[in-house]
Amino acid sequence: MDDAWVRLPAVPGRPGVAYFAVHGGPQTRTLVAVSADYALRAEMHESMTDGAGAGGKMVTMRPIDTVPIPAGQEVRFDPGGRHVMLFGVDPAVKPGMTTLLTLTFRDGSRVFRKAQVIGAGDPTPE
Ligand SMILES: [Cu+2]
Repeated sequence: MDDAWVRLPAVPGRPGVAYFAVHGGPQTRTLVAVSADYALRAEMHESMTDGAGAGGKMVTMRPIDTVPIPAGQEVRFDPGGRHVMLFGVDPAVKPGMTTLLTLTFRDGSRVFRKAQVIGAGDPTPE
């Protein structure tokens, strides 16, 4: 699955989450931001599983500022891994719509990716 997609929150007002893959070009690039014009704010995050505590494993996430995209390689933002949290999603954005994500690299270049919008309970697109 090459396309980008956005999962809307189950509860309005909660963040949506965006996923996509980035293909490295001839040179290593650094992704510094991902944004969507229908979200007030977007943050790149990384999920991680904390060691086994008393209550078992806990999945936590932390913001990441930059993501290196090595030359010729694919870097994925996938459920359970890296993702982009979209805060303040426009309520007019509904499942089935196609939206745009803007990927900004350190050199100032930008890439626009079409992202399919799905509902909170919808299956992950393949
Ligand atoms: Cu997150």
